[in-house]
Amino acid sequence: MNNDFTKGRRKFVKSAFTVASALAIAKVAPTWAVPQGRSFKDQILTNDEIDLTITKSPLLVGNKVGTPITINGQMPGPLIRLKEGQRAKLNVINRLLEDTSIHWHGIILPENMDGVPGVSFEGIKPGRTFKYRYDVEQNGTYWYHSHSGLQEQLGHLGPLVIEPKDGDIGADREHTIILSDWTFEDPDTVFRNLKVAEGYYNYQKRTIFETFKDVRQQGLDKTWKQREMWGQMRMSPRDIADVTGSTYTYLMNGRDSQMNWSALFKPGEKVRLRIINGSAMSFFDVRIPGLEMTVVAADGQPVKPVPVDEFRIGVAETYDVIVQPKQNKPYTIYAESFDRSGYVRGTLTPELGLEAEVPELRQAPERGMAAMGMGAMAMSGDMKGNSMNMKHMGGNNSHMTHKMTHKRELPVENIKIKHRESGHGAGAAMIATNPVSRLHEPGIGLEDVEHKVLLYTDLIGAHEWPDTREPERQIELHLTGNMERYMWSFDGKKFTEVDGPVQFHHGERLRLVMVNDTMMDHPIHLHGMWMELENGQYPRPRKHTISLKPNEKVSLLITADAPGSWAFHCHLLYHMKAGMFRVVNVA
Ligand SMILES: [Cu+2]
Repeated sequence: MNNDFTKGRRKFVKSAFTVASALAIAKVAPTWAVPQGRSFKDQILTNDEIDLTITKSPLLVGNKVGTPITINGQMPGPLIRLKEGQRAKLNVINRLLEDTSIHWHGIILPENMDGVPGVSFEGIKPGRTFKYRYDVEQNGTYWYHSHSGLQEQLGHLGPLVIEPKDGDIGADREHTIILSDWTFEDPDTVFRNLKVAEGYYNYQKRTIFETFKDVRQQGLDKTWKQREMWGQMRMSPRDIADVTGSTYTYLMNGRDSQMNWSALFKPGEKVRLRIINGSAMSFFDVRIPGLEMTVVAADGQPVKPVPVDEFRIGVAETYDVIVQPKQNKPYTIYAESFDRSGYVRGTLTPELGLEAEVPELRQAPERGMAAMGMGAMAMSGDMKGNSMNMKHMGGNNSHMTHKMTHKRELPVENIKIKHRESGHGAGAAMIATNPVSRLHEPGIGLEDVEHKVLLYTDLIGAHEWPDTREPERQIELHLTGNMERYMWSFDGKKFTEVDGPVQFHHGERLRLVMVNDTMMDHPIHLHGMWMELENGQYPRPRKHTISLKPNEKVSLLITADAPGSWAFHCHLLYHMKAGMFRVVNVA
C-alpha cells in the first residue's frame, strides 16, 4: 500500500480546526458543512494523522446555549475523509472528566480498533490519547460516535467519508448530511424518565374527544375493545418513538430548521448527498419536494440505482442519493421524525440565503394492528394473566393486504420460528406468535403516501460479494422488551443477565434469523462484519444496521471472517443502555 498521499490534507485539517476554535461559542457550525460542498476535482487525498480532541463546550443549539460534547470544538465532529487503500491514523485525545471512546460505524477493521469499551478495548481514560490505526479497505458513507455511556446523545458523533480508490464519486458535487437529535436535558435524566414512565415523552396520546369520535365511527363495542387492549399492553397506540420532539431539537449538520443548513448546487449538476442518521433515538423520513432522489448506496455499500421520492432512514443507517436539480431555485431537504413529532429542514440552493417552502408535518400515525404486520401477537411473561391474542381483533384490517406490493418468497418465510415454552420470561412482555416478513412494506405512517417510498426489497447489491456460499448454520435471536419497565433485551435477557457471548465459528457462513417480538422498530447493528439482507434480490444488499418493524422476522447471511469479540445491539441508545446488547465472539 502506498503511504505517500498528498500533504495538502494536513494543511486543510489544520486550518479548518483554527476556524473551528475561533467560532468557539458562536453558532454550531461544523466547518465541513460548508454550503459550497466539494466538487469532485477538489478532493484532497490524505493519510495524514488526524487528531480528534474530545471535550465539552458551550455551543448555541437552535436558539439556546447547550453544553454538548464537542470534537475539535464542533458538534457534530469534523467530517473525516479517508481514501480507500490508505492506513487510517486517528488520535483521539480525551479532555473530558470521564472515559470516552470512538467507534467507527460500519468500518471493517481489527477487533482492538473497533472502539467499544469492555469489548474491543478498555476505553480512553481522561487525559489519555488512543491511537486508532487500521487499513481502510472499503469506501462509502459512514460515521463515528462514542460507545461510552450516553455520550452519543450529547453530540459525540461525526461523519466519516471514504473516497473510492479511483476517486470517482459518480457526481459533479457532493454534500454530507448528518441528522441528529439534541436535548437540553441530561441524557441520564431522559433514561430515568423512560424507566419511570415509558410514555413520558409521548404527548400525542388520544384525547377523550377522539374517543367520542371513535365511538361514533366504530361503535362502542369496538372502541372499548381497542382501548382495553392497548391499556393492557400499557402502551399508547401512538407510541412510535419513545423519545420525541417534546424534548428533542432535530438537527441537520448541527443546525436546527431556523438556522437552515444550506448546500449549493448549479442547475443541471449531479449532486451526491451522503445522508447519515446519527441520532440517538429518531428515525427520519427524508424527502426533497420537487426532486427525485436516486438511491445509489445503503450503509456505505453500492446498490443498483433506485429512484424514490422519499426514504425512511433508521438510526445509524446511511443512504447516498443522487439528485439533479435542473431549475434555478431552492429546494427544501426535509427530514421528518417518523412519529411526526418534529422535523428538521435544510436547503439545496443555487445561491445562499434562499429558502423554499417547508412542508407541514404529516399526521401522527397509529400503531394499529395493521401497522404491526397483521400477525398475531400474544402477551406472555408477567402479563400472561391478561393473555390476549390480538388475532381476534385483526379481522377488519384485511384491506391492508390489497395495498401490499408484489412480493416474492423469501427464505425467512419458510423458517419456523421457535419460542421457548415460557415465552421469553419477564423481559419479554409479549411474543410474536406468527411473525411475518415485512421488508416490502414502507413502514408505519408511510403506507398511504402517494409517491414512491424506498422499500428494503428495492435494494439490490451493485455487485456480488466475495462469499457466495450457502449458510451452514442458523442462529435465531428474538428482539424482546417490556415497555412498562423499559426493559429491552434479546431472547428476554438483558446484557447483564446473559452467561456468555453469541458464538460464531471463524470462517463459517451463517444465517442469522431475527424476530421482533416487540411493538417498536429497532435498528440492529452488528460490528466487524457485514450482514447480507435476504430480501429476495441478488446480489443481496449489504448492511451494517437493519431495522426491524414490529412483529417482523428477517434473515441475514454473515461470513464470520473477523476473529474476536464484537458488539451486536439495538442502535436506539436507550434500548442499548437498557440491555438490548450482546457480544458476538468469532473464534
Ligand atoms: Cu431497540
